[in-house]
Amino acid sequence: MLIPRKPNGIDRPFPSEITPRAVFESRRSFMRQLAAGTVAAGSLLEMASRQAFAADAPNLQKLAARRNPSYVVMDRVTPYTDATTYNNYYEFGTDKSDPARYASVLKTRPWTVAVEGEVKKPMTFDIDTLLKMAPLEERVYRLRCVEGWSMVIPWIGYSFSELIKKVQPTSNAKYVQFVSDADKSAMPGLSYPVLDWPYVEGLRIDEASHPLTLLTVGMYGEVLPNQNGAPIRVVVPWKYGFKSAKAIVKIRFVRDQPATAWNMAAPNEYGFYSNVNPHVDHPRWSQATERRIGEDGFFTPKRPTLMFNGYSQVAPLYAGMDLRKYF
Ligand SMILES: Nc1nc2c(c(=O)[nH]1)N[C@H]1C(S)=C(S)[C@@H](COP(=O)(O)O)O[C@H]1N2
Ligand SMILES: [Mo]
Repeated sequence: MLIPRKPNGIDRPFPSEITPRAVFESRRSFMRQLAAGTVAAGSLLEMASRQAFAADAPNLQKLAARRNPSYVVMDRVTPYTDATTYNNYYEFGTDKSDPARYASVLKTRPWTVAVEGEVKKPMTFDIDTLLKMAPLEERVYRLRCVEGWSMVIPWIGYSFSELIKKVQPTSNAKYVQFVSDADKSAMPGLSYPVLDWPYVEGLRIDEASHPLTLLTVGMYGEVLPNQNGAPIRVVVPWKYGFKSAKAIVKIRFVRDQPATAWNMAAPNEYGFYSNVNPHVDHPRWSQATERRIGEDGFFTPKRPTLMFNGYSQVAPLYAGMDLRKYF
């Protein structure tokens, strides 16, 4: 976001930096072929050079979820490798490839999420309780980063409103703040004052209550990879990606609009609302178009960015509001 591009203009990981999950998955069948003597010499060499990566590749727990067709966009799903190697997660570094490289050391068990503030039933939830609190749904959402790129990801979770029901907000609860983990022993990015740590984000209570707001525990049929916010994050698909905080440890229901990390870092660039809006440019770039990660070649035309990222059903939340002022 505030970080300049690499001097050579390349801000995507080089192919050699990518951990190939497909390779990991095909390893067993490869071994079988090897035993059967049906593997070509060339691929043997290639395989050897990838062994180091295979060791790092996660073997993630499968997560059963029923696809909810009301929340499935028709766009082509972003390849898993792109969604897990091109990430923003500044706790692990500012380079897009840093989270995939470093986030595996974060311990996601045991894990608790404390819910406090203006609620009748403050509670600390164990992550495994949260996984079972409501039926898990698969939802395919667009995610639009404020930097001008987007992905399409099959998330797994349930509406955040399910958690709201459990803790029963008081009438004073007007906003919700999400607090991400800040673990110095696992997160090298915390040593740099890019943001005020821990990473904090927030929503108005009616935004948090909207069924689209997803308490997210998985993607692509498995638990979340660490670089995508394991073990639990929110996904708010009509807002720029930075509103969707990763690795949440605390949720506060509050009276006043809470502090949010990017707004504190650059208030003129990142507003509290941060709804995806092609008509309101970032001070340093246009928001009218986006490139879809995984589809972008040098000559691929950019896609038009849609109002509310295409989620027009949230428009009534902002009736009568000047979205230039409340950007
Ligand atoms: N804790 C935390 N959450 C975060 C971020 C971060 O740096 N730290 N980056 C945000 C940004 S800018 C984006 S675009 C999305 C990226 O989510 P993804 O890596 O799963 O695609 O995560 C958001 N959540
Ligand atoms: Mo982002």
